[in-house]
Amino acid sequence: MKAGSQTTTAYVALGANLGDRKANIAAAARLLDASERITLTGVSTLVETEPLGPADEPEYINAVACIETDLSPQALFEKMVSIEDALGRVRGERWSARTIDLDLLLYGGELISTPALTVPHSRMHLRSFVLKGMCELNGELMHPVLKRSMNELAARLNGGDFSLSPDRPQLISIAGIIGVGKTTLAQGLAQALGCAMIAEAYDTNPYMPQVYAGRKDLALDSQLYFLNSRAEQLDKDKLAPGAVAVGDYVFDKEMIYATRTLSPEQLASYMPAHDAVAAAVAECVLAVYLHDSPPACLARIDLRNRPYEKGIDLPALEAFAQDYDRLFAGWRKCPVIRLDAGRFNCTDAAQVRILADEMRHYVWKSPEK
Ligand code: A4P
Ligand code: MG
Repeated sequence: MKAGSQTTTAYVALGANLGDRKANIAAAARLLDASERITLTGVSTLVETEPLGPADEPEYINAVACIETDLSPQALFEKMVSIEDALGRVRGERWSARTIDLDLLLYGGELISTPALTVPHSRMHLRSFVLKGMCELNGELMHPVLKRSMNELAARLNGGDFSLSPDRPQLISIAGIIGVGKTTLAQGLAQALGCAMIAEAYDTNPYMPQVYAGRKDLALDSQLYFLNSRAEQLDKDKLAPGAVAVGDYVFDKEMIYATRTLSPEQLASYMPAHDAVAAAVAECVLAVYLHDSPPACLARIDLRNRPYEKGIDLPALEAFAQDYDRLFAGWRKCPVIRLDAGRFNCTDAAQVRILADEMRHYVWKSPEK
C-alpha cells in the first residue's frame, strides 16, 4: 500500500466446503495479502461448522480475515470475486457447495446498499461462525446498523447459526417471570411493528384463583387449561407463514410451570397431553428475555393488585427466575435478545421503537412492493 494513504479496516468472511478446505482458506488469506492495496492484519481461528441452508451439504471450514485497504468497497469486492475464481470456485445454485466463498462483512463503519453489495453483510448477525471470528479479532467493534458490539451479537446466538425464512410464522416471544413487564412490552412492540399481538389467556383461566388460594388438587386442571389455550394460540397451521406476531409468553414456560406447580402424579398425567400438542406449536424466530430482580417484580405485582396474585412470594419468584435463566442458558432455537427491565423502560415508546427497529433484522421481511 502506498505510504501515507488513507486506509479502511474491513472484515472478510472466508468459507469452504469442497476440496482441501483448510488449504483453500489459507490460500484465500494469502491472495488477499498479496493483492495490491490490501494488507492482511489478522485471521481468526479456523472452525468446522455444520452447513447452514440446504441439507446434505458437506461441512464448512469458516474463518474471518481482517484487512487494511485503500480500495473502494466495490473494488475490494471485485478483488474478492477474482480470488474466488482463481481458487476454482464454480458458481452453482445459491448456497451450493464451494471451494471458497468470500463475503464482505464490514468496510469501516460504512453502510452500502447496491444491487451487487450489501454492507454490513445482511446475515452476519445471525451466524455464530462469523461472529465468533469477529469476536476474536475485535469483540468490542460496533455493528454500524445494529449499534451493538460483536460480543453482544454473538451472545444472542449462543453458538447457533440461523437463517430467515418466509415459510415460518415470524413469531417473536417475550419471556420472563411474573411481573417483569412482558405484556406491556409485547403491546408496545406489536404497535411499533404494526403486527398482531398474542396475549396469554391469563384472566380467563377459571382454576387460577383457586390454585393461588391453595387448591393444589386443581393445579393439573389449571395447567392443562394453559397448555390448551397456548397450543391453540400458537398452532403452526393457524399462524400465517411470513407474518410477524408478538406473544407475551414463550411456549416453553409450560414445562417450567408444570415442573414447579404439579405433584409427581399430576406431572405424570400432564406430560402425555403436553407432548401431544408441543409438536404442533410454532417455534419463535426471536425471543426477548426480559429480566429484573425478583424484588422489583414483586413490587410490580403488588402494585397491579390482582387478588389471586397475593399469594406470590419472593422465594417463588426467585425459583422461577432460576428456571428461566437455565432455560435461556441452553437455548439454541432462535436468537435471544436479553433486556434488563431495570434499565429498559417498557412503557417508553421511543425506547420500544428503537428495539422494534433492531428486531426487524431478526425476522424475515417481505420484499418492498
Ligand atoms: N452480495 C451482496 N452483498 C455481499 C457481500 N457483502 N459480500 C451478493 C459478498 N457478496 C455479496 O453471492 C451471492 C450474491 O450476493 C452476489 O451476487 C453478490 O453480489 P455469491 O458469493 O455469489 O453466492 P453465495 O455465497 O452462494 O450466496 P450468498 O448469498 O453470499 O450466501 P452466503 O450468505 O455466503 O451463504 N454454512 C456454513 N456453516 N458456513 C458457511 O460459510 N455459507 C453459505 C453461503 C451457506 N451456508 C453456510 C455457509
Ligand atoms: Mg458469498
